[in-house]
Amino acid sequence: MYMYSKSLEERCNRILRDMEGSLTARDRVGIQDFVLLDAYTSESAFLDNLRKRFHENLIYTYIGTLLVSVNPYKELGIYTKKQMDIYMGVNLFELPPHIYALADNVYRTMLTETNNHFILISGESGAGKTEASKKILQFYAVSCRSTKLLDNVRDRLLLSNPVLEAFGNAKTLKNDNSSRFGKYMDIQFDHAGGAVGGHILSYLLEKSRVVHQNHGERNFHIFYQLVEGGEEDLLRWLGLQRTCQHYSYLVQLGEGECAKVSSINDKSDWKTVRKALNVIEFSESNVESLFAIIASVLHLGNVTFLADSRGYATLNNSPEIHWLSKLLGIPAQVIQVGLTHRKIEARSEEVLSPFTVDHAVYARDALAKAIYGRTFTWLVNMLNESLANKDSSRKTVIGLLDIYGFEVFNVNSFEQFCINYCNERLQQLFIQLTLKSEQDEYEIEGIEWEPVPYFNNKIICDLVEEKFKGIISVLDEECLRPGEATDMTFLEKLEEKMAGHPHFITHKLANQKTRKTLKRGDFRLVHYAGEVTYCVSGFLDKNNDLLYRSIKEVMRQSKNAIIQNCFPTTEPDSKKRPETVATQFKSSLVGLTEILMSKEPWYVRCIKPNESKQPGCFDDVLVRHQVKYLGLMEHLRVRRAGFAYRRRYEIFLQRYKPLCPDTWPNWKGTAIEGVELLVRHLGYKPDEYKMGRTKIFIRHPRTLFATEDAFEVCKHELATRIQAKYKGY
Ligand code: AD9
Ligand code: MG
Repeated sequence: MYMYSKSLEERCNRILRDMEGSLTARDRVGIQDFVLLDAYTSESAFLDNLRKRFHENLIYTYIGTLLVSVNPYKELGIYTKKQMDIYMGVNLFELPPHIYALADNVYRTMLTETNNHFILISGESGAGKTEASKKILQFYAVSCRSTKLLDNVRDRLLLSNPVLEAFGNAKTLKNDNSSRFGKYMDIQFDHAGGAVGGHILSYLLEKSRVVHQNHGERNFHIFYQLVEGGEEDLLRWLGLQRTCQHYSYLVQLGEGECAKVSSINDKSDWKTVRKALNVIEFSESNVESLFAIIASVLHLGNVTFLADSRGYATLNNSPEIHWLSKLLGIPAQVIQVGLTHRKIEARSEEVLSPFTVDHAVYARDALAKAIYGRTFTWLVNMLNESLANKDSSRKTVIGLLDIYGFEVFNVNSFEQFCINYCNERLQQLFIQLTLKSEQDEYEIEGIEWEPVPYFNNKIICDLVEEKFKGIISVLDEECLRPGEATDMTFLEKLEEKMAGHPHFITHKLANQKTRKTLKRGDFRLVHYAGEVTYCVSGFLDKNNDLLYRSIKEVMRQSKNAIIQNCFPTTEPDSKKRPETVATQFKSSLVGLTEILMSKEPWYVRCIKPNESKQPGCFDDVLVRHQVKYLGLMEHLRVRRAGFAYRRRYEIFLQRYKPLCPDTWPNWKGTAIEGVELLVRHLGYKPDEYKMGRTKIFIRHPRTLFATEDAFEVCKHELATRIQAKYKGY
């Protein structure tokens, strides 16, 4: 335990030193907390401060307890063990801002208040969310109480990351290591602060990437890691060649031609993943089954079809079927039939209906996506088993939310629609928890307050998700009309229902000027973070995500243990339509919101300084745009005008009553009267605090810290007195 390990004197000296240095340093390095920015809180002043600090390699700045982080796109040497030690047990504002300071404060608050917390990390694609979440996890791994048993949990928590990233991250045009799934991870702590377990929830993996990548993008890292880094014996056993170019799912004609990425070392990443799987205690047979599946997907991608004389698909007698049969443990003949036919019911009889070539290609790709997607779910379940806390004693958690960031490409499809909707929801949560609830609370508590206006993106969330009316509902309705509905009828329905909505526009609905920027098959949403034009092509298909029953039956014959698990014989067959992808996603986000709302929030807002992933380059226009849509100015205004801390009278009094002779040891009056006496005794100035209906509001954190320090001294004195009294007994 390191709580309050730094002596009071040491801390005071440091603050004094900082204050002396700060006058000269201030011009150069800017202000470390925007709340303290003297100038009128203009966007320009905000930007100047951020830029100044960025060029001094100071990527972190606070707005009160919210941490703003600007991606440096270079190693800064600020994540060492020494840095971790410096930040342990120190109040947030005593040292320069750091992700460790935030992590440490969350941890200590959790321990003192014995409640659950979460850290919401947000920002657009490439802004640094995943890196931030890794730094936080690493900090806990080093700073928490350590025992042999706990170290084992710690290693598993840390190593779950490279495994999940290998299977769930990929190079996109925005980010070489882009998260293609959403991740929420609970780190569980025992009452003494040791990390005793973890649990991961994953959200909507972008499965379509398995079979198709846009120009300049890659498939999931694991494929390249295996092909580049896999041992000779392993590749031979899997029937793989050591050239990515050989696999059409990795290098599509004229498209994802970027197997090699300078920032990625697939070979060494492969070693890390292999090691991680060992530590997480995947059995050798599970590891074998897992790689057999990855190889199968590659083989499947190389299966091609020819049309017979009647135009039906036949297999272009490829060796791939042999390997698929071997690796999945399914007779070759069964695979062959499964890939070229489907079963249909005709007069209560099941008959085989042959596919056309296009149909067969479609079914093959659907199978590859299903295998990969289900294996990913299996992997998360296995990690959770390995991270599970076996001890049922009381624990508190810190949740880390790292989700795919807002993204806009030249062509945006269903995947971007889901990802951007998810970001829209998180922005809504942020607004509710900070801007809205903060201001509501002042009203409820009767604190005089000049409201700060802000843009509430609820209108966009509703546009997407509202029951019966939203885009997802319209999409689902169209998915219920197979054979009749198409992507274009979906668009027409949207045009009918959404006409006039300020955040929705299409070619038909647009004015003459805007119309030029839209194609007939597009719809445009004005998101909180900017306009995105979506191409409707593929929306119905991707939302349905159907897999033929007959191909599922083929997979059920597999001898591969993971496939058996992913395609269980008990799976309910699709007499009843399964929920669509968008609806499932929507429900999972509602669930996530509920989980988060039950915990205390902390925020890291990540900013991307430029589009070209360059160190030292601060693009004013780009950053200004993010500062705007992330709501940072509004947050600052609320913070500046408001109160950094608030405590219920009972809790405040209970903790600090030893500091005042009138309230110690027993206070007989009401809590509010006790607090009045207490703060007067402590010398709080009238403008530093306000008394609400049920809580005391304190303007600056330093006031609370001073009180906290006085409390520490008092505690120490009390302990000494008690010791002296009982000496000799
Ligand atoms: V996405 O929404 O998953 O596409 P993220 O997660 O926001 O995105 P990520 O954390 O992956 O972005 O950061 C992108 C890249 O920026 C990393 O691969 C690093 O090369 C770089 N980066 C980000 N943060 C830091 C940092 N604190 N220090 C150094 C960083 N480099
Ligand atoms: Mg990420």
